[in-house]
Amino acid sequence: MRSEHVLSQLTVEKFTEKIIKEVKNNTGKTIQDAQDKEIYYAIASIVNEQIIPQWSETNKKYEKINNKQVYYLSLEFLVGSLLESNLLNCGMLDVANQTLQKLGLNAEKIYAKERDAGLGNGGLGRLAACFLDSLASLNYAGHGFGIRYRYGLFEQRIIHGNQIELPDNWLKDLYPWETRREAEAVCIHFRGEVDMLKKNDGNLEFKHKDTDKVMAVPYDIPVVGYQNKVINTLRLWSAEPVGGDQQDSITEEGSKYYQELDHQHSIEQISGFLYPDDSKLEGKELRLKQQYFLVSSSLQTIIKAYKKNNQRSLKYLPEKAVIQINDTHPTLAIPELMRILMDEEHLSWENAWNITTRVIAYTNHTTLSEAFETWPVGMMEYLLPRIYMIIDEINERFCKGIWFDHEVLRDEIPELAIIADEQVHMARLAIVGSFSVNGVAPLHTEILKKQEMKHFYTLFPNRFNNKTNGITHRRWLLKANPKLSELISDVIGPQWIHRPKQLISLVKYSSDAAFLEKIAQVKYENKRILADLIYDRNGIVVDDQSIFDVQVKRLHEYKRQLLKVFHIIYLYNELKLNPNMDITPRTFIFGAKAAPSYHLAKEVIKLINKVASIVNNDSTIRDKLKVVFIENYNVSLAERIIPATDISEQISTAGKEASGTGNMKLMMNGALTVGTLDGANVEIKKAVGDANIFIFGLTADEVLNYYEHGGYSAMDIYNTDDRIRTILDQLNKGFGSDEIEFKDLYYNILYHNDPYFVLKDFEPYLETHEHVERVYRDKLRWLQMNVTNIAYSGKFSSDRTIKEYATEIWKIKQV
Ligand code: 26V
Repeated sequence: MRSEHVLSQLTVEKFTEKIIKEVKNNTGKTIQDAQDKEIYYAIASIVNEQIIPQWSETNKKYEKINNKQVYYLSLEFLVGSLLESNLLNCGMLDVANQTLQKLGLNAEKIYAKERDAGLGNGGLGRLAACFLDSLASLNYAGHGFGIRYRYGLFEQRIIHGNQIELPDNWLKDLYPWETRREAEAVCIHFRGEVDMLKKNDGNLEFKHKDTDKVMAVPYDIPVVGYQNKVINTLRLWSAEPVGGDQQDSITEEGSKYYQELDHQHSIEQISGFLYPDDSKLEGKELRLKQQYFLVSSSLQTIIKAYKKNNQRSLKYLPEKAVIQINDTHPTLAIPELMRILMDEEHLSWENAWNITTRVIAYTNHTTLSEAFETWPVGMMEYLLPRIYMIIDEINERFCKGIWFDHEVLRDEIPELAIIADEQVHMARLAIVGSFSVNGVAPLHTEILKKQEMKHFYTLFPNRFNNKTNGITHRRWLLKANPKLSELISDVIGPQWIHRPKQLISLVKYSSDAAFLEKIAQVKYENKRILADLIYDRNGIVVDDQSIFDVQVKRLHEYKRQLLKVFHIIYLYNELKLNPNMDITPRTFIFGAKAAPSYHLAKEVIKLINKVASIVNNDSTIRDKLKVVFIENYNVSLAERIIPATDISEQISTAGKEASGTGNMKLMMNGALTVGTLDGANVEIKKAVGDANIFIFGLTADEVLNYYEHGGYSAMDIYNTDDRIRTILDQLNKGFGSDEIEFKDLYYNILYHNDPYFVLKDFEPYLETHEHVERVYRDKLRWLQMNVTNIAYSGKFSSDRTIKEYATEIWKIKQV
């Protein structure tokens, strides 16, 4: 261990002393009488004591060297829990664990007292959190800007098999990692009127007046680098009324009092809750307010910091700042930066545009065109009149440019225009107003270039680039799977922790029988822990020797949880016909939240739970199959499920999953992928080789071909394949005894022609799973495959991804 880089060098004795003192000061109790939660807070404050001085050191250093910094703007940061990862990154985790053990306390139970910060929907939000971890750990000056939602993504309960949503009141108790910085609050303006004045020099000046004002108050969270004394910042904005409580107006007559309370409430709503990822958002004004609120507060801060540190004109801003926007959600950063540069800093349009388009870079995270964001012109104009004027001008100039300079694209203007069909098209604005547009896996980037954004690619070929996603190996291997980490370090040394690509050294041991036996033992222990968790939560006894076959991710038709369910129903039907069928016992594990208004997704959850209750309670199955739906899947549960997984299900319709990141987390923990050639599965296959992954199904080109030229009939498959007909009829008529049926799923497949090709890929999927089972029986072969997957997972560390962003897009240097 490079001890000079470790933030804290506390000994067990010192830690013991501090913990006893903290608990006493905070609660008046002795350690023995204190509750786990109280001990959690005590440890958090010991960690903060180490972090906070180093945090201001880091900031001073950044100011002094005055290098270019990156700002990652995102409506989501799916951070998860922080105590254990902060301990780890500070170099205090071992000491903390030893101390707790010495005191007779259960470390795991104490760490589990922390509530996840669930400020994200899924992949996109978790990616932002992994990026912050890598930025700090690689000594980059990079910070996150997001929203401090009062309520995170809903908490999921399963009641009678149905998903029920409850509010995620994550701030109910004190959140120990945040610091409110009221002195750095900024004012955000909505609505109002725009006056246009002609100045003496003939130029126009715009004054935005009579606006509704909202204070954006920052809450800063330290982002601790891995044992390198770097502490970056995640700044989350909270919306508050201007001037705090407005004491004056609430003492007037009653009606005004309630008006004022109502007004305050509507302001606080701006940071009230995180919207679930639901493509049928349809012009929710509050969501648009959230986007502008984030963008305006962050840009004001970035400009202020630039002016404080640089005496030079804002023309040089691109030398000091780069802003990465996470999907189109923060795209208003483009017109907002234009507004500040022109209306507040008095730069010309040309200069402002030149600066803006050298500062902003955009990442796209989806190929689903129905998910491309648009906002009604009327709403934008009313809520953000000055911003709308600027977008309108950007659009005018852009369309004129095509008309005059790109005659071949004249006919495509309706598809390229930023404002069209009374909507503002955010992805189009993001492409036009940025210097970099990236996809998140090679296949995804190619689809953007050749299909969804092809005309833009013709216009700006150099703007498009790929940055394959990654995950932080510190959380997803070192923290989540300490047993595997220790075993790896035992054989190849600990260098992989700093250089994850060195996991490759494991290849040498992939035929070492003694090592493979230890790998098997670690997997078994992790499965045992998960089996206990499942018993505690679901009351289901699962066989820890069975294959743990796992699909954990948001519920979406394109991710095809339904294909997995069809596989289970098929096996069940087979076993009923032939109870002595020779199959290796399997435990199917699901975790998935559905957007609250996504009816078909909720039907799939209900179906999984229905199948679970039938299969798990059928004694003739004799425990050969078990189905488990783990409710409220989140980061903390992922950290327990992933290390215990044998089979990683990555079975989206090819061309639909931009990248996937769960696929990487599972691979890094030795799980074998059963997957389609989609997103980053393609890269995993390239890394491990065909013999170490199970690939099946249509390719993206074949899927595209069917969409474009037809030729697929779900009904034909229904009519010819008995296995499928049986399953669909079971959906239509219910599974025997009770009346619950799944007609909407049945109709969607047969009468909307199975839009995600579940039936088409069913047969190859079954065959692949039969292959999986044969390989599983060859224990040595299986373990070799596990090790090969771990060995080649280093390239999927977000450290690699961040280095690529830093050198190829951001042009920033390590400090
Ligand atoms: C859309 C919306 C629209 C309604 C309001 C809330 C909301 C939140 C998120 C989204 C877009 C989600 C796009 C997304 O999560 N994409 C995922 O990004 C991952 C990281 O790049 C990638 O691994 C996944 O394949 C991709 O689906």
